[in-house]
Formats: sequence, C-alpha cells, structure tokens
Amino acid sequence: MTVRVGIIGTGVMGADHAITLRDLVPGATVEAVSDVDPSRAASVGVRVVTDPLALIEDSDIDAVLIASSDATHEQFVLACLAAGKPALCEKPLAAEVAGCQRIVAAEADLGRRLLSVGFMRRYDPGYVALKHTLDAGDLGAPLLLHCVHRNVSAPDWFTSDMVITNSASHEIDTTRWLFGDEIAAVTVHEPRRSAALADPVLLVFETVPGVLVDAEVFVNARYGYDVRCELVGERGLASASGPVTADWRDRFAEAYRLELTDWVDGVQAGEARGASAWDGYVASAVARAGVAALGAGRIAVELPAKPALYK
Ligand code: ISE
Repeated sequence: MTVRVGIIGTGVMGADHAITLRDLVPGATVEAVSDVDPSRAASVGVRVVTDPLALIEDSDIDAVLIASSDATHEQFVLACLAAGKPALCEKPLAAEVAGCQRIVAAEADLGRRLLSVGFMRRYDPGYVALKHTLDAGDLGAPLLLHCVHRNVSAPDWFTSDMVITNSASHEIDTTRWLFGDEIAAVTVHEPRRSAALADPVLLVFETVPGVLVDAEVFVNARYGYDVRCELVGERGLASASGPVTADWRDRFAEAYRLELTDWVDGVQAGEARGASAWDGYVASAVARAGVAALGAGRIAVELPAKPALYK
C-alpha cells in the first residue's frame, strides 16, 4: 500500500520533508499540505487543505507529518490520536512539558502507539555506527561523551531557554538513545556572555549509571553547522562526525531520508518506529530541568513511572 501523507507546516522542515518523501522514500506520496501561509502551502505543488484539522480527518490521508510551529504541535498530535492516524511530529512533541504529558496519557489510554518524534540523529549513519560500536562492547563500559552542537545563527525569536529546549534537546535524546539510560541530573554553565542570550552554553548530564555527558551548544557560531561527538570508554574511543554545512538539512539529509523511510515502512507494517511520545516527553522534561539549572547549579531530574505501552 502507498502511504498517503498529509503535511502540516510547510516551512523549512515541512518543505524539506515534502521533497524527501516525494523523491527518496519508496511507498509514500505527499497527498496534501496545510500551512498558516496559503502561498507557502501552494508552493509545495500538491492539494492544499486550509484547515489542518480537516487534513487530519481527510479520508485520503493515511498518516500525518507535523512540522508546524512548536506551539501548535500538541493540538495536532492529539487530533491524530483521536482520528487513529499515525503521526510523525517534529521535536518538540509539545511546547511545554505538561503538553507532552497530556499526549503520553492520551496515547497510553488508546493502548497502541501511533506517534513518532523527529529526533533524526537516531538515524544518522555516524551516530548509528557509534552506537553499534558501543553495543558490541569494543569500547568497554562508557565513561564520558563529549558533544559539540553549533549552528551558524539563531533566528531573532530564539531565547536563552530555547538554546536548551530547542537545540540541546538533540543531545538529551542522543544521550538517552545511545546509552539506553535516563539522565538523572543536569548542570548548565555559561561562559562570559558575548550575546544577548545565553549562548554558548555548556551542559553536563549525569546518566543514572554515572556516565558524564558534556555538550557545548552554540547557536550563533557563525562559521558553520557543526555537530559531532566523541565517546570515551574504559577501553577505547569512538566518534561520530559529519561535514560542516550551512544548516541541519545538509548535515542530516541522509538521517532525514532514513527516518522518513522507516516511518513510512512502519506505517505500512502498523508499527510506530523511532523516538516515541515517551521519548519526546522525557526530552522536554530534561530540557526543562536544564533551563532551571541555568545559573542555578545542579538540578535533579524526576520522572514518573513509564507507562506499560512504552516498555
Ligand atoms: C533546530 O530546530 C534543529 O532541530 C536543529 O537540528 C538544531 O541544530 C537547531 O539548533 C534547532 O534550532
């Protein structure tokens, strides 16, 4: 069966995903799109549905890709659950931790997973190879992970909180995915301020078994988009790196292709793949602890019990 995808939000990521789905993902078509800006929606070149909730309900749409502004995610994700439609939501799952909790509760009540969250680094060949090396035991037990996450420049609406909630959320998810462990505490350091916002920041995550992860997140690094990490184990080192590019679309093009392919294959198989709503919730909860830690020392992360659906 061909998966007929509806895309909500045709800005930078939605438009990029539309091209990837159309040109590079077997078994998928972009059936319709919706955007607050009708001309931006029309530029994708497929049917435009003005009301995003009508797109979710549309009987010609099998699965929904949500790439609209962060504040709208919760409403659309909940509507997909109510309609029984699989959905891939760009991170964050919801703008606030409470919204993520409502989504997790709604999916747990439904009793089946329909949601995936767009943490694309889980599909990046370099990060996947690093995880294989670690899981194969070649490095011994992990001790430290050093991460670098630099953007050329942040949009003018970016805030200090967003450096953590929007950007560092990738390092939070990478840490949990790579080690399969939760983050127990967060500390955030800030050097001498060179900009109006807290940028760069240096985050330190402590995982439950005691691996230390440091992450430099610098959203106005100017020279390029540069994302990489190095893992230090008891018996060796391994790293994941990639080219320095203009932005994340080039650096992670292959990761996006693999993510969308796996999502579509999962829809065909009746399975939700990739990061779950629970992963989206935890990323937001840890990011919120990071925001609290900015200038306030070490903050412990308290998580509720994981619902059975996600075990
Ligand atoms: C953006 O939303 C992304 O997801 C990028 O991967 C990240 O590098 C950037 O900092 C975020 O703002």
